[in-house]
Amino acid sequence: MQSTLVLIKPDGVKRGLIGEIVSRFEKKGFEITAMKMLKMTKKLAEEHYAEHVNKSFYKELISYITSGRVVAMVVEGRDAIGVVRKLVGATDPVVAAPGTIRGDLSLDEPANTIHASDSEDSAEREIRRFFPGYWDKKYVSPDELKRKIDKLEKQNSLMKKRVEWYESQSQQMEELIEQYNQLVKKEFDNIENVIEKMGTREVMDPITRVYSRDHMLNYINFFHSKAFQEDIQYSLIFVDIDDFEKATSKIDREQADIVLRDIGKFLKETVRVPLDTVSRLGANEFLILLTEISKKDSISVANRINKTCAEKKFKVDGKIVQLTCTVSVIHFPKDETELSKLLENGEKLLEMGKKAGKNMVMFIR
Ligand code: FUP
Repeated sequence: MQSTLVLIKPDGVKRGLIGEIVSRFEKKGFEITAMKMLKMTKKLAEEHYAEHVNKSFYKELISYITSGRVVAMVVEGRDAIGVVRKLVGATDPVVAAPGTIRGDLSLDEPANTIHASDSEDSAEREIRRFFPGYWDKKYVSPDELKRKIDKLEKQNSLMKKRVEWYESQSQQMEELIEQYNQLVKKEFDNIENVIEKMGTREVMDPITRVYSRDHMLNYINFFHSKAFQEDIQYSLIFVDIDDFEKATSKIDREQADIVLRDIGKFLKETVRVPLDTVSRLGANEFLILLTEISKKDSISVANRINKTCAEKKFKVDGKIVQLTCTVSVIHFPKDETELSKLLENGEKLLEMGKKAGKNMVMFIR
């Protein structure tokens, strides 16, 4: 089934041939599915005959086709485009075969009575031009339907390919995101490790494995206020290893570090961990906080540290290191009540002990 556009031109309308022409198509078996009468505007005429714009007869053609009313119709039936063209006959009525519309009913150009679309494309274009909306609403020929189905199938297979492509892309994306997440997680773990290590380093001295100087001073600061408010007595014990460099001159640096670690261990064993806190104050100097202790008892602890240190043999890789230490004791609140003074006096006593010959315990009598 096809549809084609037919125009009964101004001369056909004027000469009263509408019925004759419509009748010829109907007799042949075609159906007239749309029809209207109109006077073509110049614009419509120029659109319709655009292909002839440069022809010698163009001007005459436009003025003729706009000179009076035309009848536009859609003629529908089997092979309508080709068959209607045959019924219409050759363009020039002189040449048109007898029996054709032009052959029978006209003699001149451009007044050759009738127009009919000459191809599927022009039929669609011309029907759309004269009957806007008709094509989409009413007409879907089997050929057209087939073309539309083919087009849809092509679009469909194209879409399928696109969907497949997107799916493969999204799978790849998911894999990439997964890889990325793992990388981020690894990075986070690393950072956490680093933070953990930094934290440990801050709080603990890595060599001696006792508390670091910073941590100890913070802690004493906190503890001192508490002791002040709650009437708790405590002591600070400063321990300086005598001539550590000299004593460890026969072993290497790493071995000396092991000795320092053993000193830390020995100090922790000598006090009441976790009641008491041991820290490394400087290279060979340690500071111990003894909590809830009398001055007398803390002097005993200091003596024990001094004595045990001198007796103890620190062993590293089969070598024995013999050490002594100078120790000072300062008690809160018996010796001092101000924290800065406690620290200052503890250090001063230690200095005095070192100057007085080392390996001794210093305290305020
Ligand atoms: P057709 O498709 O048969 O209408 O013919 P064309 O599209 O070639 O021509 C369109 C109209 O232009 C014709 F109907 C009559 C007019 N014409 C002339 O006036 N002189 C010519 O030499 C050719 C066409």
